[in-house]
Amino acid sequence: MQAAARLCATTCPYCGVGCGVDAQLSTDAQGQKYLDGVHGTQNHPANYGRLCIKGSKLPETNGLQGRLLSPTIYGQPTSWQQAIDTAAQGFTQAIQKYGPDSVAIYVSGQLLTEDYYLANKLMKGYIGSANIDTNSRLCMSSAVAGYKRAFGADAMPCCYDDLEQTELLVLVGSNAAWTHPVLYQRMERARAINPALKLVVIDPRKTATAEQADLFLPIKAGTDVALFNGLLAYLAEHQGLDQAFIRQHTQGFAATLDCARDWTVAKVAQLCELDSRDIRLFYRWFCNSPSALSFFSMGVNQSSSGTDKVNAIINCHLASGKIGKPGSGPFSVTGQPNAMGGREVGGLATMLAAHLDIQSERDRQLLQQYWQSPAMVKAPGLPALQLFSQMAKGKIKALWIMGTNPMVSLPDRQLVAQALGQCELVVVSDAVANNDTLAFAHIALPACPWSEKDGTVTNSERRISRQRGFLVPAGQAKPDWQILCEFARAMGFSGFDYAHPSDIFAEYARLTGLANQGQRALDISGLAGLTQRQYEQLSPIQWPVNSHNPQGCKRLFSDGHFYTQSGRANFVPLTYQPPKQLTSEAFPWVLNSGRVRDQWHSMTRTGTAPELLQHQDRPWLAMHPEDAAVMGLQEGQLVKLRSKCSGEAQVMLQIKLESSQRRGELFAPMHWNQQFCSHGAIGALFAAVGDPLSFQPELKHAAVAVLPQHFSQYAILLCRNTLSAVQLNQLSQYWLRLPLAGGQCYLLAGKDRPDWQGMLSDWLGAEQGLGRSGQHTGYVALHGQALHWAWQISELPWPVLPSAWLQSMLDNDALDDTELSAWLRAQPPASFMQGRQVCSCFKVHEQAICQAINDGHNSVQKLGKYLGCGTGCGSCKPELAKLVSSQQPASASRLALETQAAIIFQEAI
Ligand SMILES: Nc1nc2c(c(=O)[nH]1)N[C@H]1C(S)=C(S)[C@@H](COP(=O)(O)OP(=O)(O)OC[C@H]3O[C@@H](n4cnc5c(=O)[nH]c(N)nc54)[C@H](O)[C@@H]3O)O[C@H]1N2
Ligand SMILES: Nc1nc2c(c(=O)[nH]1)N[C@H]1C(S)=C(S)[C@@H](COP(=O)(O)OP(=O)(O)OC[C@H]3O[C@@H](n4cnc5c(=O)[nH]c(N)nc54)[C@H](O)[C@@H]3O)O[C@H]1N2
Ligand code: SF4
Ligand SMILES: [Mo]
Repeated sequence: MQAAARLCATTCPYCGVGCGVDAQLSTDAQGQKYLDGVHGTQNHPANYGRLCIKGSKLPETNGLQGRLLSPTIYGQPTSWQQAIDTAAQGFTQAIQKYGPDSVAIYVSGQLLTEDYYLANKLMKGYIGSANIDTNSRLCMSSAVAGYKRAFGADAMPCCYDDLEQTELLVLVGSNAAWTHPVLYQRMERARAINPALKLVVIDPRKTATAEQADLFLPIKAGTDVALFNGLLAYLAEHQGLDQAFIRQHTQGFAATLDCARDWTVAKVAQLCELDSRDIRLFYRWFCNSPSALSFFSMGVNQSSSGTDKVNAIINCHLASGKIGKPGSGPFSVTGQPNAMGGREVGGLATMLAAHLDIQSERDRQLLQQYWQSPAMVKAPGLPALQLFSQMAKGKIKALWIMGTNPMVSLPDRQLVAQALGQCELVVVSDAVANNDTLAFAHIALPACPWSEKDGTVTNSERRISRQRGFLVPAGQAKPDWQILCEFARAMGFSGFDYAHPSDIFAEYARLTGLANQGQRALDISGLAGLTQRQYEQLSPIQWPVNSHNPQGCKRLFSDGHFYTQSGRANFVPLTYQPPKQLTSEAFPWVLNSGRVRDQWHSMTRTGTAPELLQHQDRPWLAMHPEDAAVMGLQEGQLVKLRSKCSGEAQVMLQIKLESSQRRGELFAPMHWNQQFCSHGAIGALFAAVGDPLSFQPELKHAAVAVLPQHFSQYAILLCRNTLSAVQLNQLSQYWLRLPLAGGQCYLLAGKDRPDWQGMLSDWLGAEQGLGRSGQHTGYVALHGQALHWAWQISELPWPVLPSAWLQSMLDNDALDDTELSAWLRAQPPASFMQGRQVCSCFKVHEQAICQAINDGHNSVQKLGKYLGCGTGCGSCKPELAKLVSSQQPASASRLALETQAAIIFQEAI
């Protein structure tokens, strides 16, 4: 019997929107609490009750499946004491022999502020090295560097309310409809309320976000600095400058305008490969609009000129005085749930906690005194790319990776593998038992995920919220802050005796007010005196929180005061620089990369929920249809990708024809990796080059070669067991895993016909089976009348598979002849041929939507009323609009492919 549900208010562990989540708990028959459901917290100012699909599927991804439940040394379970002592000994020995800079910690914007603060305290104040960097280097470091250069502080001026208060929303390098869905829905509502609000989207791809724009600028990848330099020149020539603001609150304007003046609309159009009329319209809107908000993300930051792109945007806001006012400002939206918190506590190798300056002796002394610490850093440490390249050279002897999966997320996967492979001690603390990085761990430490730990996170608008644990730690897992304290104590350090995360928070909050008479933007000293009980009950609040702003502060710079020495904001003169990974004859294609709607990073969480694979079930390479025609490539065909740095590593992806791509530019999702696909990890193609100021890698612009790949056989294998990578590599030369509830589906490709039947029978057993041979060879092994495993082979790449069909084959324990012969004939029953699932909330498929449109439900609203689609989290609304607006639905290509596949299957019978 289930006990009555209980609620716990916490924060979503995914993106930087920072939505409040009410976790609904129940108790099972064994008395164990579990997460039964989630709702958006009604009064949380980040989401007012809304959640996107990733948030609303949190119960499906929160199980024990795949969890790391015990510490291990060389893969063998061991005690915490043994694991911590061994790790601490390894670090201590390396430091004694080679000095403090021979060890490093690589952390994550997915840690809580308290964890993050302690990792920094340990490294920078006790070990005495600044070799601690974070995956936020790959994400936010250009925004940090740009803000510091312009404002003298890493201070994001805007707030979410600005989305409703602006007249012009400019989305630069952001696919918010998929990546910050709750904010995007808020933008959509703001547009509905205020039809005068204009939405401009600047992106090389016509994304789901761009579909809805009033103006879409399909910019040539990497050229944003030129576009914004052009805007500055236009503002100067069209009375768009706020002279009073420039005079009173800024410096460096004349030199900056000199650098930008040459950028006429014609010159911008030529370099950015945009239509002059579109550019002029954008400039005119920005110039004439009383307010403007530039909402930017990875298309800006992940560039070898990322910091310049950020400052090019900021320059225009300063010049027009569109900053520090409602509805105006350069709004860097953060990716990870606590990217902002990490920036506050000094997560990067180039900064100190609480916005103290690592380059300032006074600040270093201040911090050392505060910490009473033995060994304060003297200089910045190695940023992520340099850290791993030094490691590959044998310079880093011991490394601790916490809450990130660098084998998947860093560029130059080969270099990362080499670095980890030869580092003498690799410690990884993670919530899961297997990922591409854990494969290199000598010591693995089980960390509690979001539902089992307590602390705070800061979202994109500087809002600090509590993340509240509601389940007891599974197995032997511990929260990261506790693991850090135990490790520090084992290294012999005092100063790590905290009883509760609220103690850590109080120490950090006090530090932000230390010797801070308004010189540092980050000041939450107003929260330093919270009791544990008040901390438990802390309501979401935006920093600064101090005596001037006891209730927090929505918007920064309203008084025109900045954090530079002079108190004035800096204009930064900018010269356009081309990307560093340039195309050549050998590598003629630009490869862009990013996110899909329903997956999160390396898929350790979202990849376990079959429901989240329904929207996009496999990795792909998006290519313009005309480019594909020139190459003779078809939809679904496998191609191999190479780049200058990829070496022997091979990436293979299926072609996806997308007219939303620019000619010559490709796009691939960043998510897939060795846990899901033999050749899906695209990090192998990106070189470890980055921005000279922020050191952020250029993850949106690789130069690659595309080579068609032919296999003689393509198989689909459905089974209850999970096969090991060794088995899969024996079976095939390419494999892809599609997780299902209670089983797996594998897509396999091979060149010479291996004895699949024999190998599978050996591994999986086959007491009883049905076979079929011919052009479509197939086999089903049964346990009673239930499917044990089954496969089918064809000479064509796999079609889009209706996962409901695959799932029903696994779920049905009394398969009848019709169902078995459908599998053997490789012909999904018509009832399953519904096209792709577009709306994940209400499980509405493409076919039903197209049918409804034909029947007259020809608007997103009407479709919502009729089918429910789009009325949940709303993330699919851009796709619904696209289906409505195209007579011949644009994504019908995939639908057509499915139908076509069915015809091919039928013909083969
Ligand atoms: N579903 C989902 N949501 C997520 C995440 C996730 O993994 N999955 N991760 C979170 C994290 S950590 C982050 S950082 C955010 C990222 O959020 P976004 O930045 O919105 O996502 P991306 O897909 O990485 O890239 C955004 C866009 O930049 C464009 N772009 C590429 N090059 C250029 C260029 O030169 N100029 C311009 N103007 N645009 C360019 C790409 O085409 C892409 O559409 O998402 C967060 N939200
Ligand atoms: N090609 C390409 N590469 C990219 C990007 C891109 O756009 N293109 N984007 C970059 C960006 S913006 C980002 S943010 C990175 C993200 O890349 P990563 O941070 O490397 O990816 P995740 O899959 O989020 O890894 C988080 C790990 O932490 C574990 N974990 C979860 N919760 C906890 C916890 O509470 N404690 C601990 N100790 N572990 C936990 C998860 O199981 C997982 O293994 O990828 C970057 N890489
Ligand atoms: S937008 Fe979605 S992923 Fe981001 S915090 Fe909200 S619910 Fe979580
Ligand atoms: Mo990110």
